[in-house]
Amino acid sequence: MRIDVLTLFPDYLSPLRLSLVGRAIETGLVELGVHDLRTWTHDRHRTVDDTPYGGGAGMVLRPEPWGEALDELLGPDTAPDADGPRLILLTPSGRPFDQALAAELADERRLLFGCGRYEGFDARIAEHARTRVRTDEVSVGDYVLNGGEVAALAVIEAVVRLVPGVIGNPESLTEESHAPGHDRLLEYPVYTKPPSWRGLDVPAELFRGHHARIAAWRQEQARARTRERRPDLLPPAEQPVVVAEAGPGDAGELFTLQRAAYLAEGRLQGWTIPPLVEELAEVAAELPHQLVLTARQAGRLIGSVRGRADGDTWRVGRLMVVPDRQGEGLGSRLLAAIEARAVGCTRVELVTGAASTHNLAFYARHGYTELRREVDPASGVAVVVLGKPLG
Ligand code: JD8
Repeated sequence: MRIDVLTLFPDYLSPLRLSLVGRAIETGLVELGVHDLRTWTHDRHRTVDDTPYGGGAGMVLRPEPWGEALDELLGPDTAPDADGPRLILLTPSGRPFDQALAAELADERRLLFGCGRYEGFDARIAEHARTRVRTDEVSVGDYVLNGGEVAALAVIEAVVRLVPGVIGNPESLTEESHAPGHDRLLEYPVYTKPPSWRGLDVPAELFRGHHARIAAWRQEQARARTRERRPDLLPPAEQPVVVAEAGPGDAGELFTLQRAAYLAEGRLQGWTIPPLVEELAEVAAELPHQLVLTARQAGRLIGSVRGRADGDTWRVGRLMVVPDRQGEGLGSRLLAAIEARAVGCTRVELVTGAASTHNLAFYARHGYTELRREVDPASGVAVVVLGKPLG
């Protein structure tokens, strides 16, 4: 693999000549060229930047030196080619760099890296480059660096170590976190001698020599770490359910959840029950007037409930769970969560359909007793008012 780096600070890339990447260069598996952008300036001050059109702080990288650098590194009038070079422009506004992209780039024969500084590149640099070479604008993470060099170091190391022959035991590559096809779990904790250090012992499981048990222990450790540190990596159904206060932005999803969750009630009580006739605007308008909790898993709204104080009575309503997730205890969790928010109230009351035997049994299991039966004025449906003391 041939790698060329364009930068204003060539020395920043010196670490690439160390360790694993350094050996890959020594053994010829990788060729590395680091180029000072000022090589392609022609004025006494070797100027590479200028003030931004439209005003604003800082300086912007001029396009001309980049154009001439590409002319020299790519050769005249090239076109983007699947087998040709690929240009990576590092920028905080780029597509996220990850292991999958690293694996993709490791299959390339030639990579060029453009490291910017100041406020970044004149936007025409990427626009022009795309007419000459496959070009990706890539970011290494949602934090701000002072330039692209550190990012290029990270990308180059992540790519070169995947080049066949660079890592002695390619097996180890498949075991790693984030490796494509790997179970997206973080790595399990590893230990070496001494068996006890500063009062900290190596877990006994690792001494028992029972490989299947060790593998199971490691899997569970990896899963626990992932749950704790990177739940977003877990399959949606394994991700934590997050209960939080709703915001105005939740109105649409709440409206849709309401329609889906109350269909069964509609079949039982009639289609005129308020949850099925309320329009989106009414749902949205109600949000500021009540405490509305949402339950989300991997971003998906799977349940909700609301409560409002009426004197010393906490009135709970719209307890709902998406049909495909009912029967998993989410309703109980939401009910407990909204009851816990009944600050200053001594009792809680709610209403459910008189024909909803399932709901009536559910609330009875949670300590609610029947207070009275009445007809819901809005829908004319028979309902039961249930209640229980709080605290
Ligand atoms: C290239 C100039 C600095 C960025 C004004 C600070 C990547 N993940 C990443 N974070 N930051 C960069 C990055 C920052 C760069 C340049 C990459 C060129 N800067 C600028 C915009 C705000 N200064 C990056 N990959």
